[in-house]
Amino acid sequence: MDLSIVIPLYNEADSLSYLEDWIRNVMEEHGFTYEVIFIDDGSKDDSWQVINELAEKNNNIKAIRFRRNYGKSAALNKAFHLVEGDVVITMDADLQDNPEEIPPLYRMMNEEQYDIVSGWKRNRKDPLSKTIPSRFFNAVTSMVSGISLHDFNCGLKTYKKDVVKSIEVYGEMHRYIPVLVYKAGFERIGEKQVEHRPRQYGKTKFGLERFINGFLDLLSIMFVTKFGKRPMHLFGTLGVLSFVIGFLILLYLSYTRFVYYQWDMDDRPLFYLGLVTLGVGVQLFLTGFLAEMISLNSPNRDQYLISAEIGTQADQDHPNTSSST
Ligand SMILES: Nc1nc2c(ncn2[C@@H]2O[C@H](COP(=O)(O)OP(=O)(O)O)[C@@H](O)[C@H]2O)c(=O)[nH]1
Ligand SMILES: [Mg+2]
Repeated sequence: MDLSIVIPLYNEADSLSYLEDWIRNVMEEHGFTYEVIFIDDGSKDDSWQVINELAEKNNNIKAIRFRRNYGKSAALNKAFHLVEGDVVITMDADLQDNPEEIPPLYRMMNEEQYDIVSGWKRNRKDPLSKTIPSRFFNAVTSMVSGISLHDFNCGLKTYKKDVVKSIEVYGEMHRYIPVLVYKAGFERIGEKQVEHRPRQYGKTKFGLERFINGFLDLLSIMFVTKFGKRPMHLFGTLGVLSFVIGFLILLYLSYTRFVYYQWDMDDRPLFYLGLVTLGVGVQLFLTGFLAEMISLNSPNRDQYLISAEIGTQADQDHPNTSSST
């Protein structure tokens, strides 16, 4: 199968049939074999009925309905487990992404061997209340992650199948998928300017609250990908550093106190600093131990992404995945 088109949605009943019609026309015109996977995230409107009607007429459609709303990341994650197409495209359901972009993105993926091509809504058709925070968000993400993309959060993205099968998206992490992908070891990341259209029906679901959670998720990603398998390296280093500083301060104070009788406890603020850094040092060290024990028992401990194998069971099961990738 050439293409899996993944469409996460929440309350988009009015847009769906128009969107499906448009996608089907583009697919037929270019002769792609494809599937469309709708993930209805507990919509409260008629979205699920509409999807049912569409699926009756087009058997390239697959769909999942969550019992309640779990968020866009959960929806994408579920869909990524299901996809069968060689190239996976995600797009928004609200008609802000243009299905005509799919064939050129597909071509770009294949010709230039990208792991992921991310859309860039250069000329964004949204109110200033969205575009200004978004600029800030992109600048920070780019700085923290070291990946130079203009638009991390564009719904329209294209992936190799391997790539989506290698990542777990949760929380509000859909904004950082390029970061997750990069940290998983897929480094061919491309960007393509795409058309962005004004929202016609329904209203936006992304406000400030989800935005703040999003920033916390960026910190988690940076921490987990770097130290998730070896937390002691972070906590232990900081803890020892803090402990040693505190210890030296107190040593110095004890020396001046007991050898020269220079001061009273009360008028040396440094004394308190020494106590605090010593205490914090011990705490950090203990946190490191706890984290290490948790990570030891975690099922992910031995999970390493493998891009090729020779002479193993997996190699014999799928001989053609082993050599080239
Ligand atoms: N699965 C799922 N999709 C969502 C959720 N919130 C928004 N979406 C979908 O994500 C896409 C982009 O959302 P939208 O509200 O248009 O965000 P905006 O374009 O940044 O204003 C649309 O297809 C929405 O239906 C959610 O909680 N779960
Ligand atoms: Mg939108």
